[in-house]
Amino acid sequence: MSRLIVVSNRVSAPEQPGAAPAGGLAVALSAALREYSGFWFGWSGETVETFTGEVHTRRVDEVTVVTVDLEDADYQEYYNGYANGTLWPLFHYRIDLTAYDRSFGEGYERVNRRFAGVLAPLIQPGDLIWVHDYHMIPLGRELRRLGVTNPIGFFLHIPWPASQLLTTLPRNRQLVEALFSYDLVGFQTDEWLWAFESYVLGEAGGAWGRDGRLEAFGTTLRAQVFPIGLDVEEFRALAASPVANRAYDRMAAHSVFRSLIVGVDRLDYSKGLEERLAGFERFLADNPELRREVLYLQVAPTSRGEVGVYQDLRARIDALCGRINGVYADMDWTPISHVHRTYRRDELAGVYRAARVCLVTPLRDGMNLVAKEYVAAQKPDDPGVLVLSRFAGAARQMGEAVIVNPFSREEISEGLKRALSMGREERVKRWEILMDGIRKSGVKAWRDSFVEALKASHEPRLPFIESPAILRVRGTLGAGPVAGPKPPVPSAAPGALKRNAKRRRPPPSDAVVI
Ligand code: GDG
Repeated sequence: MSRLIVVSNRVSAPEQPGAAPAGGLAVALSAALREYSGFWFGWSGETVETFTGEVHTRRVDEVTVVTVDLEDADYQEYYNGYANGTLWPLFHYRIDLTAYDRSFGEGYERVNRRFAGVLAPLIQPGDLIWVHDYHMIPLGRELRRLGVTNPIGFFLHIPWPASQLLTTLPRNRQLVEALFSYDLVGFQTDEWLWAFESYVLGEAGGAWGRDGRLEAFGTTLRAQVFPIGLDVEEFRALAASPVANRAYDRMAAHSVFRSLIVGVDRLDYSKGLEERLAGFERFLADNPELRREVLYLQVAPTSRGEVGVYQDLRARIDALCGRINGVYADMDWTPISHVHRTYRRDELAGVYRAARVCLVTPLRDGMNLVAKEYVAAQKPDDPGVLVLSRFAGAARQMGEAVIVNPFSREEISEGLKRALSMGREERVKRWEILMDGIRKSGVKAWRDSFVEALKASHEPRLPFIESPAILRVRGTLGAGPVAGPKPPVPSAAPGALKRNAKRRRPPPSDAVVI
């Protein structure tokens, strides 16, 4: 069997003691890798003063992970800069928050070149390479430049923006051209796939080629939809674990005679938290008789806490919760509890099970795994109701949820009321259909269908020409990623290692890794 090399910005095996919990991408990838030989490659989450290219290899939770440290400037320009200050807001339709600084783009290209330079010597003939997400778009092109001819696929976890938005990005054409170095490009939903096709055909002068391939920039690729899912049975087992039961009991005792409403989101503007709170406030205003019947728990762990927009968002959410509680709370009842800390995954599963309603109302979201986790955790004979934004990729598969427009506080309020008043029979009927759907499109189906499509879409490229750069590194690194001496220092200044102080990025208090 071919080895599978998974590449993503952050490499994280979930739930290491003391580590930050993994975001949706990391949880899904870890589940995917456990059954393949190969390794997971990416950034260590640490920075050093001077890039060395030294790889760290370890085995975590049955997965071999290979990481490399980045430089302080890389972290600012690539991670906080282009990836999270430019591409993330732009791809989530927030051009008002998009930073267009040129230096960020240069840092992004530099880091992708660095990743490629470290990864290329670790690749063996026959390996399949699967690159993930917006941090890594140019990586395929850089690997090709270094002579890698293996099948390389790319999966985008977030939305692909409409062409009108993408064209606001300087060098948008180069970004899309870079995707044409891959054999296969995957999206979460048909909506994001159509937006990509529309750019290629309308802006890049591309055309349809044979077998449904897209042709542009003198080459071809296959683009397809692969909706990400959960390991449903694993999550159901978590929801029945002793830790989950304790969390369930705590929440049940806390909300006795009341209905618990839950929201779980990384603290991010794409998740629509402010609009959701405004919708909840509207619900309280419109339904005085139901006020004391509900408790709303919002878990919103900090994410990218070093970025200014995220700090501002946190301050606004805190103020909004404080204001709503100030207006509506009584001496024995407070409508909203909001917490910025993270919980263990099994604790969360217990909280989901105790909640009568889950509010998942992003303004734009590639998929949204919380929606699926909530459904997976429910009791079959008395399930809760999912209220879901029509702008989450998950809504394309989860039509039995109560679908709302997250920009409308009236729709959130009405959706919440409808969910709270839904009888058991209808809840069970809707839940069974949702459950059937998430079982059929679980994480294994996602992984296997992508890997199969990658093998099928690979077209022979020029023979593997080992560039001098690769030969230089390979000479001391060996072919495999696992054992072997530490590699040399390809680009460091003499003596740099001695004073090459490491920093953990972001700090350990920061929460969900993405
Ligand atoms: C990206 C895309 C796409 C949250 N709080 C805690 C915690 N979480 C976990 C959830 C869930 C994950 O984080 C969030 O996943 P999402 O899918 O909702 O969102 P993103 O992090 O934005 O992920 C998204 C995903 O990639 C996968 O392709 O669905 O559209 O934006 O798993 O449970 N986990 C723990 N404690 C917390 O406090 N343990």
